[in-house]
Amino acid sequence: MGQRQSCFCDHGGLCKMMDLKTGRIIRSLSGFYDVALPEGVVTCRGRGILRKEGSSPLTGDLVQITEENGRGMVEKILPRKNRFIRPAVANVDALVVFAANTNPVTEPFLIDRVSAIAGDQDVPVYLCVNKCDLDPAVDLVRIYRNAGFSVIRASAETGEGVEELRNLLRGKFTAFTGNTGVGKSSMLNALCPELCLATGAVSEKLGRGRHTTRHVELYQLEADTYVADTPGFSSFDTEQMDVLLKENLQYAFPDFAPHLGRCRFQDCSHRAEPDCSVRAAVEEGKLERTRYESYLRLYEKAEQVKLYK
Ligand SMILES: Nc1nc2c(ncn2[C@@H]2O[C@H](COP(=O)(O)OP(=O)(O)OP(=O)(O)O)[C@@H](O)[C@H]2O)c(=O)[nH]1
Ligand SMILES: [Mg+2]
Ligand SMILES: [Zn+2]
Repeated sequence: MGQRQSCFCDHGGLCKMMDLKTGRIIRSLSGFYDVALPEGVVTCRGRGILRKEGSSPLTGDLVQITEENGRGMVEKILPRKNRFIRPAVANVDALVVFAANTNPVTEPFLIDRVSAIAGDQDVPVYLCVNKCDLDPAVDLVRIYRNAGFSVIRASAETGEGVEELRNLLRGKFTAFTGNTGVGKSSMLNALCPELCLATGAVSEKLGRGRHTTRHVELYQLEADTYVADTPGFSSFDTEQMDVLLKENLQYAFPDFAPHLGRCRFQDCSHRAEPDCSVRAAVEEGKLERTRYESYLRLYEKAEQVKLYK
């Protein structure tokens, strides 16, 4: 639906800005944005001004566009409720982090880093432990269930967990993320076989995926259910992720919450201070050690950023 707006330019009432349409970016590729409108999808370019304002359009963005001779232009990005650098998406209701314990092995640190970034923006995170037909990943499942995550044990190959995941996704806009080769696109194919998304074999020698998915794209599974497939992470990519402020980090780990506010020092960083209740919880087995170790690594990264500023 075109939205009539008053125009303050001097184009004599012919300004194309007067006919703005609002839609969502479902794909962004090489400077082109596919925007879904009620009447169909329009491929758009982005106005240079957007980049000058420091905000390139992202998949998931709600945008206002103008259209002329079938060619679209993104004029404005509407305010975002959240935004991620990796994966490059905006306005999600939740992230599904994919993990596996074989071919490739997912490092808990990757899960913790992505979920801390999401937690910092109050975006819920679900963990989908895939390839359970090859390895049941008992440690990953235990660690994250203990840490309070919703964990789905799944296999895109056998169909295990697919219906459970479908129920979790229903009515939301979710982005799949995780290391390359872990089975994000395969799971989308299992959820919706008509998609026929490309999937790639994991190198036997390196035990790594091959970056089969190269861009972020949003797919509609049901009337109100959208999922973004995104390119997987390699071990280097994590360096490009958002960095949290060290003061906020403790709150981005929801499993720390019952232990906060009880340390001897009010501004305890939970690293080496005496009488730290977070460290005590780790020693007593009430907090998963790998989660705490990830906190320490992220704290160190957060400190480095401060130094460069
Ligand atoms: N045995 C088994 N293999 C799987 C499963 N899920 C995916 N695979 C295989 O793992 C390989 C990688 O799967 P993809 O779906 O391409 O992985 P991806 O996470 O989308 O990878 P990127 O697009 O590179 O991020 C393919 O050969 C799939 O057939 C599973 O549950 N079990
Ligand atoms: Mg993929
Ligand atoms: Zn403490």
